[in-house]
Amino acid sequence: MPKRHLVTSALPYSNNRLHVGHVAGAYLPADIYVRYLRARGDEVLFICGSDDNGVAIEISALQTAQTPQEVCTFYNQRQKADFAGLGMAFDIYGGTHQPQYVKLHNRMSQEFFRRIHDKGHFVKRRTRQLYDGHHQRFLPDRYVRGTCPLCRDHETYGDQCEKTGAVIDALALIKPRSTLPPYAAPEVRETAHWYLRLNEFERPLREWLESKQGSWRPSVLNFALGQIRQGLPERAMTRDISWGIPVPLDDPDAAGKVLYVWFDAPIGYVSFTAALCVQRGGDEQDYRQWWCDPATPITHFIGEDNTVFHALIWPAMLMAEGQHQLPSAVVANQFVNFRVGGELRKISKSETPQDSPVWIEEYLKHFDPDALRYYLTAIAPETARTAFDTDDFVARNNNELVAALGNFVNRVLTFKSLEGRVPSRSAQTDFDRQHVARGAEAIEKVGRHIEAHRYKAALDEVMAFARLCNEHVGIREPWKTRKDNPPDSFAALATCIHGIHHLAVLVHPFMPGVAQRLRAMLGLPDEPPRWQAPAPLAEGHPLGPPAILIPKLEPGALTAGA
Ligand code: B3M
Repeated sequence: MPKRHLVTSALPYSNNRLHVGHVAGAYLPADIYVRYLRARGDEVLFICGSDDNGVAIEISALQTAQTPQEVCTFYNQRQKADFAGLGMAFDIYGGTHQPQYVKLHNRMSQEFFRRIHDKGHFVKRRTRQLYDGHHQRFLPDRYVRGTCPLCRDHETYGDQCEKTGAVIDALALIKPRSTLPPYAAPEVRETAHWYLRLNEFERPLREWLESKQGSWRPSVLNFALGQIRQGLPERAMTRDISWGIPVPLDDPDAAGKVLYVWFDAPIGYVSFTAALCVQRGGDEQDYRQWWCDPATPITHFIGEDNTVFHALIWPAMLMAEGQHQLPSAVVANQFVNFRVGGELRKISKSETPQDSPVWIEEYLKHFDPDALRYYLTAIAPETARTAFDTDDFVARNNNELVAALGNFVNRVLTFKSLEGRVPSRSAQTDFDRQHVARGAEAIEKVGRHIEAHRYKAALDEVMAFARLCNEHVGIREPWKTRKDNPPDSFAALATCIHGIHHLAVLVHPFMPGVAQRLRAMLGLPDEPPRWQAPAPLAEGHPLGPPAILIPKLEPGALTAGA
C-alpha cells in the first residue's frame, strides 16, 4: 500500500443540521479509514467542508428570509461543531462560500471551467427551461418538482430521481410545479447554457470503471456502468441563479449565470487542499503533490445518491480538464432510516422532531460519541439500507460495548492483587501465548478489512477478540489461583492486560475516545497508537486509575424526544 493518501468526505450542503444518516454514509467510514492509515504510519490528508453554493442554499434562504451567506455560514459552523464532537479527524473543514475559502475556491473553479471550455468539451446551447412567471426566475434543479420522466411513478426534484439516483432533465418532468409558493405550473422560456459533452467520455469512463471490478463496491460499479450503457447525455454545467460562482466567459450569454453547484462542489476538495497547504505555511500549488501524483491514491467517501456525480460526472470533468488524476476509489454507502418504537421513518427536517437524538447536535448533548460511532459501524449501510433503531442502540451499547468490552477491562484492571502495576508474566502458559497471538492476528485481519472498506466486518472482528478476552479470563480464573499459585494468577492477569493493550489498538479507528481511555488506564501516554501488535508492558509498569469505559444506558434512553 502507498504511503500517502488523500481522503475526502462528501461536502454536506450547508442548509441543515447533520443527522445519523449523514454520519454513517460519508463521514464515519472515512474517519475510520483515515485513523487506521495514520496509525499504520501513512501520511494522510483528510478533506471536508461545506457545499455552500447552488439552489439548495438559495431556497433555504428564501424560506427563512435570510441571505444565502447567513444560511451557509450558520450551518457551516454547526456542522463543523457536530463533526468535531464526533471526533472526525479532518485536516480541514472548509466551505465553498465561506469568507476564508471563497476567493481561492472561485478562482480554482473558474480556471477549471475555462480549461475545459478552451479544450472544446463544452457546447453552448440555447435551450428551453422551466420558468416561474410569478417569481420571474428560471427553475433549475430543486426549484421544481414533478413526476420522474424515467421511472414515471415517483415525485422528484428537477435534478435527480430520488428513487433511482439517475440525473434527469427538469424539462422532461411530468406535471412540473414550482417549489416556490404559490407553486405555479411553470412556463417554458429560452436560455443559453454550457453543456459538458459526457458522451465523449463514455469509453474512457467505461474502461476506467471496468478496471475497478473486484476492488470497488459492486453497487457503485453496476450503477455507473449501467448509466454508460444507457448513454450519457450532455449535462448543463451552468445555471440561471444568482448564488454561486459567476460563469467565467466573456460572452453576453454568460452574464448573470453561475456554475452548476455540482461543477464547483467537487472542486472544493481540490481548493480546500490548496487552502490547507497555505494554512500549513506552504504554497497553494503544493496541492498538486496530492492531486497530480499517481502515487497518492484519492478516496472519495459519499452517500449513495452522490454516486452519479463521483463515479461519472466528476471523473469526466477530470478527464476533460486533464491536469489532475482520477479518484482511486469511490466508496458509497446507502441510506439510513430511523426506527423508533418499531416504526420506520425517513429522517427529515420537517418530520423529525427538533430534539430527536438522530440530530447529531442533540445526540451529543446527552450521549457518548463513541457509542454512536460503534452503533453506526455495527449497522453500516455498506450493501443495503439499514435503520437507526433507538432500542437496538441501547441494547447493543449495553450488551456489546458495556458487557463484552467495558466489563472485561474493568474486571481485570480492578483486580486487587495487581496493586496498580503490571504483574510478572513469567508463568505464562501456552494457552496464554496463543491468546496473545490471536490478538496480533485480529490486528492484521481488521487492517485488511479496513483497507477493503469492510468496516462492519472489521468491527465484528474487534468484538470477536473482545469476547475472546472475556473467555480467556473466564477459563484462566486468576481469582482462583490468587492464593495457591500467585505466579499463575499473575501470568493470567498479565496476559489479560496484554489483551487490553491489543484492544486499545483495535478500537482506535472506530472509537478513538474509548481507545484513549484504555491507554490512560494502561498508564500509556496520550497519543494515537501504532497499528501493530503491542509488546507486553514490563513487569511493574504502573497502570492508570480504572475508569468507566462506556456508560450503560437505561432502556428507552434514546426514545425521549424521538
Ligand atoms: N452537497 C450533496 C449532499 O450533501 C452534495 C455533496 C457534494 S460532494 C462534492 O448530499
